Amino acid sequence: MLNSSETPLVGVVMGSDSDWRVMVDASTALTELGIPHEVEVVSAHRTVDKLIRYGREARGRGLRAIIAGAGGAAHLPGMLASVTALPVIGVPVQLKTLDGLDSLLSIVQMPAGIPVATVSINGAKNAGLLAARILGTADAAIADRIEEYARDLERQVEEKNARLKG
Ligand code: RP5
Repeated sequence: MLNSSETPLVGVVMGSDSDWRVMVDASTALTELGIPHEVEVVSAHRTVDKLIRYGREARGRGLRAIIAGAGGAAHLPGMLASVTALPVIGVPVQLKTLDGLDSLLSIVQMPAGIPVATVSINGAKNAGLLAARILGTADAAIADRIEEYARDLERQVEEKNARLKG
């Protein structure tokens, strides 16, 4: 659901359009759970004013969580967390060098006082699901859909197990 007409509840942002190949998984997870969200490229280094504006206005626009993905010197999630009171989920995007460890460490090692919930390298799907869980604490319909999602996963594992055993 890209920039749908419904008021977005989650912002999915990324440092570059090149991060979309990873960040699409967050968007897909949110769409599957029926959560309206917006997608935006916001660079911590190339569009600094936009980054600050986005973070400062996010809560007032009705967003309840931000998922921020970036690679390399991945300062976007941390900088957003500095300018918003919303929960920020960071997605370390793997680039061609250093196996994504640079991205992970840039995002996860936040100073005390400014938290970022960091998922695994390229873990955009879990970022989407975590944002949904955050929303689910105040929205029973979303929480119900998350429980149904978990039951689906369980069923899939058991079906594969049954096939394995013939
Ligand atoms: C980061 O630099 C972006 O998040 C991206 O992962 C990386 C490379 O960006 P491009 O050079 O592909 O635009 O800020």
